[in-house]
Amino acid sequence: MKKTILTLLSILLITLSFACQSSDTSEATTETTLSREEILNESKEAFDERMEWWRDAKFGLFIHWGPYAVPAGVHNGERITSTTGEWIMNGAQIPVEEYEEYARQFNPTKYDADDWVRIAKDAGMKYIIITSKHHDGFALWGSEVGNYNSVDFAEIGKDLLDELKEAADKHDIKLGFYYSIMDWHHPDAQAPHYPTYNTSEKTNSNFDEYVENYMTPQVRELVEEYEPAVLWFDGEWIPEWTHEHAVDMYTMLRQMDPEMIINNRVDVGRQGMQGMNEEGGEFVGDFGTPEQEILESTSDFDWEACMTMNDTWGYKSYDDNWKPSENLIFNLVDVAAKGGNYLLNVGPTAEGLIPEVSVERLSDMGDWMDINSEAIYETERLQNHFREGESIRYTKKKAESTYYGIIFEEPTGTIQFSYLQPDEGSDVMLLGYEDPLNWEFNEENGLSIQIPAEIRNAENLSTAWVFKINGSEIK
Ligand code: JFZ
Repeated sequence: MKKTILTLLSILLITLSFACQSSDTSEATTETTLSREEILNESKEAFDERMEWWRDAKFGLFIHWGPYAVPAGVHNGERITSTTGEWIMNGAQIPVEEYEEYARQFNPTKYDADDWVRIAKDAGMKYIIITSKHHDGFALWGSEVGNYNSVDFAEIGKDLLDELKEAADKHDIKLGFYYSIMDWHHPDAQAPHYPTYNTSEKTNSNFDEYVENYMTPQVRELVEEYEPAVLWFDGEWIPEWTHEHAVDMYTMLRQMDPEMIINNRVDVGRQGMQGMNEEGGEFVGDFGTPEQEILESTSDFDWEACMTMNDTWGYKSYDDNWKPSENLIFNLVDVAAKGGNYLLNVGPTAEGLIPEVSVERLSDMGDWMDINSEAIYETERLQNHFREGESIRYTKKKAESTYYGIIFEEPTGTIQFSYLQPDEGSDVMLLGYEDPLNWEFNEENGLSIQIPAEIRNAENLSTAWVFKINGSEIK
């Protein structure tokens, strides 16, 4: 009897250990798929966890690149000033076959993905979003769906996302893809709307076929081949695209990759350039997308302001209206203080180079970040005040009692932060300057910091000075 029990026990043990082993391996190979209901009813905790890296990152590079870099804003010798560079096909009313010539000629032999990633890293950026396909319908990878892509159609004949993915992984920076729902090249989408591809007056009755047989398989390819951290949809305003399409797309993506972050332009709730969703509606999408503007204030819905350095997204040979680096640094700080992310754009040339003027600005931002990035990464907005007047912004280290007061005027004499109280006997520091500063606090004026004359020689004398305070928020 004893023997039987022992035998039974050992069989049980062996079976158990096998069961454990096989569940271990299955965990590594097959991911549990979320149901549509689970996805649409995600808890706040699960959402916060999924959004964590993105919220902490604060600063990303947007890349608009495609065949539009070939004309670079000039068609048949004429400057097309009515639209941004990547809109030239619509702006100059170029027929599909004629635009295809630009796609054929696209031959970015100087493209060096490693270099691009290094430029982004040096600027202090934590993620990159590149146009895998813009409104012109041209795909930057070797898509199996159709042949209108960089491998099968263009002179360059290679997959341009492959290299970027490799470089991004190597340098530990996240990669995400912009994908345009609107497609001016596809016969089942907006191509037949020529001469005005972007119109609310016409609909293509074959549009669902485009969604099913072209767009969806392309997006699936992107996820399967490159595991993007973010999908950034656009062109959702066409009348053919519906909330039902959006829910299908969003849930499909989260089923393929539960960690995926998807912008609000996947759905139809975005309100114009301000980019946040309509009040009261139920929309899918994880963050709002203010475009060429920064929210006036804070928001409970996550958001990312995307902006250009000049006045175009896709490269234009004659757009010289560059914002100064000081302005870009101000924007980054202003966005962070209001709890958002800053997605700053470059438009590489047809040769594959990021314009030198853009590189210089990114490098200036990197110099500033080298000293001051702790006031940006992993910060959150304060409870009550994100700013004081025009020239002060505040941020706070996530889950810590460390506060940053950032000022945009050269500090001299005494600096006042009305909303912060340092802990008794704590040091108040100016980032980039070694010695603690003398300070004083009283209920009426808040914190006063004495600025020594020698800080003029500190290495951080640039555009925005960051004071670091351990303490609490008052008022
Ligand atoms: C869109 C794109 O059309 C543009 O090319 C670029 O990619 C940008 C980031 O996103 O821009 C828009 C989107 C919406 C409007 C205008 C431009 N709008 O609603 O007026």
